[in-house]
Amino acid sequence: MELNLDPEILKAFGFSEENITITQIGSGLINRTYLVSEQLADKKYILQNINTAVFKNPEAIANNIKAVANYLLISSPDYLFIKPIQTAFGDEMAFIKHEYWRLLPFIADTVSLDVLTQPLQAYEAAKQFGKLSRLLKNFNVSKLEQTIAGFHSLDLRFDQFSKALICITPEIKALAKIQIDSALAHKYILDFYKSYAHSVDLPDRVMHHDTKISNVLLNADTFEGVCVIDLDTLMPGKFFSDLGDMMRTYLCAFSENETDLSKIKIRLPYFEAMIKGYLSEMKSVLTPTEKELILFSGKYIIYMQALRFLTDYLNGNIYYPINYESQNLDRAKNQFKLLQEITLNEKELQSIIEENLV
Ligand code: ADP
Ligand code: GN1
Ligand code: MG
Repeated sequence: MELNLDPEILKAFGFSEENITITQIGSGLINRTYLVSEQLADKKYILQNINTAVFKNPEAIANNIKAVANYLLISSPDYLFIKPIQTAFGDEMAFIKHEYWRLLPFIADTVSLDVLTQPLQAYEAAKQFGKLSRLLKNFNVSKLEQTIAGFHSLDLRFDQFSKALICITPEIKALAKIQIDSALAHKYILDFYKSYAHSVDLPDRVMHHDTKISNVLLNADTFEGVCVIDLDTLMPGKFFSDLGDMMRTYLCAFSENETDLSKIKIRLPYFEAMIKGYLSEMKSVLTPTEKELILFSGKYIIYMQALRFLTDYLNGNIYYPINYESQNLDRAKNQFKLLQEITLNEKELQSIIEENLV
């Protein structure tokens, strides 16, 4: 569907209204993304409205991306890193009527998938995220800001869940009883993490923090990895953020929105391909403790996502957009089922990891 945006936004990026068409694209839950096509020049761009309810300090995002882009330009000049195109005034973003906008180069002949249909795609996607981590292994992480405080802190997410529990009505409590019990029963994942949290062998790294499969572009014909996108949460973190979110979104043939839980199953060939792709870049970089925690990274992130969806449902759906009232509860059910599948297949998954670490 074609759209009209405020002409001031278009002017800020040097577009003339008559020559462009705008359509909304993407399945992301946070920002609004538009494809801008310039008919005369046959050029395309990605225009994004940054969600400032989620990202309270968009300047931090722009600063982080700029710092990493400058570093990669020197250290890995051939690497395709998507950084914003400056506005007509030389800024990283346009601030118009209290909203932040940024323009990105459109990467043609690529696809962004919501679920994977071939193990090769898992290999290529995981390799792309692993490559970003490897190229940034010597980057000074203290130069980057937290774009969302405590974003992947399981401690914070559990705390937010516990606070939501105190405020809910008995009706909501009854509706979410099974998932609330599940959230409490899995707290051992947080406790286990705490026993490692301060290990020097678990260093801060530059993490993408949102490696879900729609955030990597693959060649539309061959599925070869092209580049990673959605860099809003590129910031310091622990290694399991990226690998964990890959497990969350690559292993099952159905997305987090699937409500038929019998479909939520782990696909071992996809796991193997994902591990191979990631380790092809990161095997020589990971510390012994990180290697030990590879499978745990999946449990950590899937549990955290289940908590985040459940907490949002309990809070009245204030963070994740929904298409129907109980969608966040359904998403939490989906994620708890996925977590259960990881646990059920733990032995096979761990032996695949070990085979690929030698
Ligand atoms: P969100 O934060 O809403 O997930 P993304 O940055 O992931 O936003 O962008 C949403 C979608 O827009 C992507 O899944 C992809 O389909 C498309 N997209 C984003 N950036 C590009 C790009 N540089 N080139 C081509 N498509 C892109
Ligand atoms: C959000 O922006 P998007 O849709 O790629 C969320 C992630 C969640 C994901 C769940 C900033 O990602 O953390 O894992 O939804 N991003 C933010 O689908 O909260
Ligand atoms: Mg996205």
